[in-house]
Amino acid sequence: MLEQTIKNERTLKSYRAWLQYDKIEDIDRKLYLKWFTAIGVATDTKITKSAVNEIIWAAESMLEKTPDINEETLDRTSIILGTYRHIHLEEYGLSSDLLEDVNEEGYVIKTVNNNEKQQILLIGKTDKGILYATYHLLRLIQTKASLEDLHIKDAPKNQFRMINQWDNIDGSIERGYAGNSIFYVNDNITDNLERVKDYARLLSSIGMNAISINNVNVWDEETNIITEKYLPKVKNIAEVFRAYGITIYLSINYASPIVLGSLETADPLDENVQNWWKQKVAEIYKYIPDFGGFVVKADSENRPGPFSYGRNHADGANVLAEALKPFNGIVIWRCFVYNNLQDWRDKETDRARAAYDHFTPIDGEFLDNVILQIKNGPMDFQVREGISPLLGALEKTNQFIELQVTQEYTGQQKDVCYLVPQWKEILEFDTYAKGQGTKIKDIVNGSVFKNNYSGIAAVSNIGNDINWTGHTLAQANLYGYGRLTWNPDLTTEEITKEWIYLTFGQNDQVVENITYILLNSWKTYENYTAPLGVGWMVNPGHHYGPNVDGYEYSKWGTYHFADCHGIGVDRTVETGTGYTSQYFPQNAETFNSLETCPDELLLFFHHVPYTYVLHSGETVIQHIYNTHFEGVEELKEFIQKWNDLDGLIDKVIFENVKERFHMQLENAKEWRDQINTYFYRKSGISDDKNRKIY
Ligand code: GCV
Repeated sequence: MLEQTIKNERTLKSYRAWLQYDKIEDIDRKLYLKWFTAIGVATDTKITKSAVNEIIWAAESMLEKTPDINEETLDRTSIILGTYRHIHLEEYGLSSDLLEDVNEEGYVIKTVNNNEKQQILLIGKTDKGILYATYHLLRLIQTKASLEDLHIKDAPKNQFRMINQWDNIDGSIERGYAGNSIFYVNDNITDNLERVKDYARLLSSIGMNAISINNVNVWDEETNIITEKYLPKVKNIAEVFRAYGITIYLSINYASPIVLGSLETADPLDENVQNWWKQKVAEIYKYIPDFGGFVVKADSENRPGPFSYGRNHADGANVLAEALKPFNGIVIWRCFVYNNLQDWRDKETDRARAAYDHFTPIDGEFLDNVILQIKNGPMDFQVREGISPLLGALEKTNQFIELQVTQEYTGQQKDVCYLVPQWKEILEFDTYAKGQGTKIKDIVNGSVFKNNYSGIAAVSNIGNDINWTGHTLAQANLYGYGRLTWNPDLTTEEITKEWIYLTFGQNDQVVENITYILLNSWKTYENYTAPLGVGWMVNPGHHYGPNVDGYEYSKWGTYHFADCHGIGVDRTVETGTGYTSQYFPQNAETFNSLETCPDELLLFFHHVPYTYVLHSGETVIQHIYNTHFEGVEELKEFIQKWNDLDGLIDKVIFENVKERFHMQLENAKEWRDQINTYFYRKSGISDDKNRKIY
């Protein structure tokens, strides 16, 4: 029954996402068919099997051909898969040091002419490389590239490429906008491993190699995930991901020694607590010998942590790291630590300062199998905020950047908001940590501080909706996240085009219209929601829709500090919270000064009168009016462009996005009207174009 259901799902274009494997017709078919006569397999591992299965799957779907599977033989095979140790490289005229300069997950794809016969070699440094090479080859075919003369060498630029699920055991997903969890049903871990497998395929096709499968907020029942109640099923999930080169991690409750172990304390310096964790970790590794380690949210938003015992976060993380070390496990310790009850009027306690203030003093105190995971911004995944100054400030500690693919503050997958342009900006940001040119992408790939461990993590946007992401265009965010994490030097345009080709094919109008929508969508979302970096004007709790005074993390006041004279958060050194001083001097000066602060972040860093004139020449209040009117008009243009695709793309996808656009338009109008009215009433200044403000 289960298999039957998944078979049906697998025929749907919205489910297949970027692994469409559309039928190849006519002349193109001939060009590709010859490569699928027989596949030679030189390396025999589970991961290689996944690669072979993917090729068979793709060949059957694209060419209606099932290739024979052989061992590597020169004359009978046309695609050969293996690691460089197993393939007889010399026989193809290749040198044995071919993969010398790529890392463990790298690969070479090479077309060789062997007398009469042409062959494509997929050579991995390890079997993971074989799998990545396979997906690369299938991507080339789907984007109609020629295979006649391939010389490709590639390897991921980031060591860890991770996805964090915020899924709960009851099947709900915190900040999930695409149905329920694919991991948990009926208050237990699912037995539907086919859907999990398809997720693993999607993830590994974009190069992911790590996943944490439960929410970082580990409450009551979730705490048991590291007990024998759930571990046998976690083991099953781990097996599925292992075959796709993905290691699994679990989020833990810091109070586990008390909750599960009946100890009186979870104090990291208590010997009983230390022993308890050691035993617990050993138990987990019995089930999952390649278990990755723990993800930890501690001392934040009411979660327990080392502060309760007067210990710092290094003490807190190290007790876990000690326990994991013998098994090569790691601790991913989140830096999203702030006092959610703080008095927002008190300038000294600017929430944006929190991560830096907590973690820079203890740089160097963490064991070398601890990684600090730092959100891209100092607040919380707003549509626009400054870059976290903690990124670059830790010289002696491993670090990940954390992005949010799920669109908590960026439209919740009802509104289209393509985030690759935002992530690109973040990764290209120059921190000046080691002088000019110390970009975030080089800090998180570990090269600046020569870290043991490094990489990128992000909160997933998928659920059990048929199309995975609720809004089908939100699939582009997951795809883009993976591709960018593999190689942050790819351009937004390259990634976008690739995704469209893979998902929709190459019809000119389809490509043009969807490119336009995606590339402009972040800006448009920003236009009708959050002006000039102010943020947080959303409904409390669920965070969708406008609520100018909705900042729920302070009972003392609004986030934006708007009154009848002006608006914005003063984070300057002279008159504000001093947050700007957390940046390296060049950036500190740029953001601290009104002269040089970029317009789009003005209200994130400064409190100014409504009549303040931006670099663009507009006043702040006029900018607010203009962008909110423009945002709605831009959206109407997107809708027109989408409607023009009727008949050119899959009907189900077309209708899904059309329906979402309808919701988005309502949302955008509501934002426009609420924001404009609020600030009109507050400032008493009319729109200079006399448009109707409700
Ligand atoms: C998982 C924000 C979100 C929470 C989330 C938290 C975090 O506060 O609203 O849902 O909790 O970030 O990143 O831990």
